Amino acid sequence: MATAETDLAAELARIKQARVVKSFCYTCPWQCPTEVYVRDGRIVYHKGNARAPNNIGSRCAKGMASWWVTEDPDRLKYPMLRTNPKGEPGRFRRASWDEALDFIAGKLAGIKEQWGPEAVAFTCHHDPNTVFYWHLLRDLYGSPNMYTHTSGCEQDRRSACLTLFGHVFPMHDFINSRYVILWGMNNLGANQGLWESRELIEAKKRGCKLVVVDPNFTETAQKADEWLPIRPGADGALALAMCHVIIEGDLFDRDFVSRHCEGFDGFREHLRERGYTPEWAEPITGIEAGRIRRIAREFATTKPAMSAIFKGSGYYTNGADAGRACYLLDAICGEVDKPGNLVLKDWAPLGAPVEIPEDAKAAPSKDPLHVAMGYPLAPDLPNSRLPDAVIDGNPYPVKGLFVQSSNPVMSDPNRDRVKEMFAHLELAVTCELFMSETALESDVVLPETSFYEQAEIRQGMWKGPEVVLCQPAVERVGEAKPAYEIVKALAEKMGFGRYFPYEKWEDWGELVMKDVPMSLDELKEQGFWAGEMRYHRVPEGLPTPSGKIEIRSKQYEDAGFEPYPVWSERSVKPDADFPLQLTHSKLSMHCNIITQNNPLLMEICGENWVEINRADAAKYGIEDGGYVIVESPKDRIRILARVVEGLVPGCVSVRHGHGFGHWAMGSVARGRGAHSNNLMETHTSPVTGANCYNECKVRVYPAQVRADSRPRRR
Ligand SMILES: Nc1nc2c(c(=O)[nH]1)N[C@H]1C(S)=C(S)[C@@H](COP(=O)(O)OP(=O)(O)OC[C@H]3O[C@@H](n4cnc5c(=O)[nH]c(N)nc54)[C@H](O)[C@@H]3O)O[C@H]1N2
Ligand SMILES: Nc1nc2c(c(=O)[nH]1)N[C@H]1C(S)=C(S)[C@@H](COP(=O)(O)OP(=O)(O)OC[C@H]3O[C@@H](n4cnc5c(=O)[nH]c(N)nc54)[C@H](O)[C@@H]3O)O[C@H]1N2
Ligand code: SF4
Ligand SMILES: [Mo]
Repeated sequence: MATAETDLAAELARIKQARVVKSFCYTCPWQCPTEVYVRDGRIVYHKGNARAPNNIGSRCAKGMASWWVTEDPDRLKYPMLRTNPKGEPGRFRRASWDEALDFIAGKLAGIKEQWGPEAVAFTCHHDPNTVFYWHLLRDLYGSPNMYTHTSGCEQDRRSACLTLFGHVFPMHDFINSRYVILWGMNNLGANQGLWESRELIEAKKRGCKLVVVDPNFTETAQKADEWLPIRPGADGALALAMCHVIIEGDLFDRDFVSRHCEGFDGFREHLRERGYTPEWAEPITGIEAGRIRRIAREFATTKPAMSAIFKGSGYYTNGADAGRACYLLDAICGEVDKPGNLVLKDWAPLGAPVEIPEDAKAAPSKDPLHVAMGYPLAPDLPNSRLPDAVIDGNPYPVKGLFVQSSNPVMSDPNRDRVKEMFAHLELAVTCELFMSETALESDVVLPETSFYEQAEIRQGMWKGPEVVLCQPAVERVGEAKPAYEIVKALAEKMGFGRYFPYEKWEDWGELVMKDVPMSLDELKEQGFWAGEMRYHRVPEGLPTPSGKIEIRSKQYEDAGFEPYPVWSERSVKPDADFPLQLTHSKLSMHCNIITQNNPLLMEICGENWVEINRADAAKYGIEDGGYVIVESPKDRIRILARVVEGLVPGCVSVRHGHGFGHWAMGSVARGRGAHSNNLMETHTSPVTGANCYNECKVRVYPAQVRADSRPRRR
C-alpha cells in the first residue's frame, strides 16, 4: 500500500536520481531508522524514516553528519598486525585477512590449551552484529565471558531496574505523563531516542511538570520547571527522604503496593529506623527539607508520574542503591507500566542468525568473570576490574581479549591501568573503524565496515516491540568486512565453519526474522517492523524471584547486600589540597568518543571544556574562555574553561569527548580538546562493579596560554 511517505521517498529518489536504501543510524546506540539516498556509489542525501515510530523522521546533528564515516580517509582499510612488543607505542604492518585470522586462531587454540576457554573475554559498546562473535567464542569455543554495552555505561541503573522490575531497559512514556523527575538524565543534551526528546517537549507543552535533579544546569534542566541542584553523589539520600515523606504522609498507592510489591511494610520500617527524613537529607543533598517535602507530595499526588534515571546517579560508588531509591518512587506510587510511566517494553521476537545444535555447544567450566569477581548482580562486565584478571590473575587469568566498537583505553577510568592490561595480554584483537588508542595497544586490528556498508537486524529502541534493519548502501572501505563475514572466516580457521553456512546476509537475515510477523523482503522495503505497544504488564507477573516489584530485593539479600536501599557516602571527597569534585556530562554535538574525527561536527564543537561555577572561578582565578589545568592526585590535563552560574559550587564538570592523541591516526581529532579519564583512580560500585567516573577530587588553576577566539557553542 502506497502512503504519502513512501511516495515522498520515491519522489526524492527520482529527483536525486538516487537509489533509496532503508536503514538505520548507529552513530549513537539509539538506532534511528533512516532512508539513505545513493548515487554513483556515494551517499547524496539521507533523512529519517518518517514512518518509523522510533524517530518519526527526525535525526540529530550527529546522525546528519554521519555519512562522513563512509568517506573518512582515516578509516582502517586492511587488517594490521603488530610488529613490536606490547607496552611500547604500537607499530603495525598491513596483513592479509588470511594471515590475521590464522594468527588469531592459533593464539586462541594456545590459550584454550594452556588456560582454558574462559581465559578469553569479549567486550564491546556499540555492538554491531556482536552476536556472531558470541556464537563462535561462547557456544563453540566455550568462554562464558561475552560482555556488551553496559560494562562502561549504566551498569548500576540496569541492576536497579532488573532487581526491582525484572526489566533491563524501561522506556519513558513522557507524552502521557503529568509529572516527570529526571535524576541526572540529560535527554535534551545527551539525547536518547529522538522520540523521547520530542515527547518530553510535547508533554511539557501539554502541562506536564518537569523536575531535573542534577548538579549541572544542563540542556534539560534549562527547559525544566524546576532544577534541583543536588550535591554530587547525593541522589540516594534525596530519593529515600522523598519515599519517607510519601509513605508517612499516606500518599502512596496502597492497593498497588499490596497487590504488586514485595516488602512494602518492611521498607516503611526501614526508612523510620534509619531516620531518612527530609531534615536528615538536607545537609547531604544541599536541597532544603521544605522543598524535598513539596516535590515528594507533588510527585505522589500528580498522576501519571515518572521518576527516571540514567547515568548521573551511577557515577559514584553509592550509585546502585541510589538508582534503586529513585525507581522506588515509581513503585510506591503505583506508577509503573501505565500510560505516562516507565514502560516495561516488550522485545521483538528476533531469532539467532545461526543454528548451533545443543550437543555441539561447549559447556563452560567456570563462572563468568562478573560472578567470579563477586558481582553476581552485575548485568555486564565490571570492566574496571578486568585489569585485575589480566594483570594479577584475579579471580582467574584472562589472556585473550576481543574489543569491538569500543575504545576502553580512552573510555574507562584510569587509562594507565587499562594500557598496562593490554601489555599483559597474549592476544588482544580490536575490531574497529579507526586506529583507535585501544587498537594501538592490540596485537591485531581488524577493519570492520560501518552501518552504511553492512547489514544488521536489531531490537529497536521504541517503546513498543520494534525491529530495525540496516543494509549495505555503499561500497566497503578498503578490505573492511562486517562482523558476520569476519566470524565466518575465523570459524573456518578454528574448525567450526559448518555452523556459519550463510553465503549472503539475507541467509542469516531470514533466520533472525523467522518469528517476526514480517518477511525479510518486507523489512528491507519498510526498514523497520513495529508491533503493538502495550501497558499494564505488572499484574501479569514480572520476571523477579517473587513475580512482583521487589521493594525488598531477594537478589540483593542472596548476594549479601542490604535488601532495602541504604544511604552510604561516595568514596572520594574533596579536601584542602584538591577542593573540587570532578563530574562529567556528555556533549550534545558528539557521541562519546566516536564522532571527533568528523569535520562537520568538529566545526560546531571542536573541543571539549570544563565548566566551573562563577564563585569558584573567582576564588581560583579562572576566567571564562581561558585554559586551565585540572589536576587530581593522579594526573592533570589542560582544558578550556567555561565559567557558568548553573553548576553546584564545589564541583567542576568536564564535558566528555575529545582529547590527547584521540583517533591515534585521526587527522581531524588529534590534539583537539582534553581527555579526563586518567585523572581518576579505579573506583567501582561494590554491588555491580560499575565504573565510577566521578569518584575524583581535583584542583583547578589557570594555564599559561590563553584560549583562542573559537566560537563558543554547545
Ligand atoms: N549527544 C549525545 N547523546 C548521547 C551520548 C553522547 O555522548 N552525546 N551518549 C549516549 C550514551 S552512551 C549514554 S550512556 C547516554 C547518557 O545519557 P545521560 O545519563 O543523560 O548523560 P550524561 O551526560 O552522562 O548525564 C549525566 C548527568 O548526570 C549529572 N550528574 C553528575 N553527578 C550527578 C549526581 O550526583 N546526581 C545527579 N542527579 N546527576 C549527576 C551530570 O551533570 C550530567 O548532566 O547518552 C547517550 N546519548
Ligand atoms: N570521563 C568519562 N568517561 C566516560 C563517560 C563519561 O561520561 N565520562 N561515558 C561512559 C559511557 S556512558 C560509555 S557508554 C562509554 C563508551 O565508551 P566506548 O565503549 O569506548 O564506546 P564509544 O565511545 O561508543 O566507541 C568507541 C569506538 O567504537 C568505534 N566504532 C564506532 N562505530 C563502529 C562500528 O560500526 N564498528 C566498529 N567495529 N567500531 C565502531 C569508534 O571508532 C570508537 O573508537 O564511555 C564511558 N566513558
Ligand atoms: S539519535 Fe543517535 S541514532 Fe538517532 S540520528 Fe542521532 S546519532 Fe543517529
Ligand atoms: Mo553510555
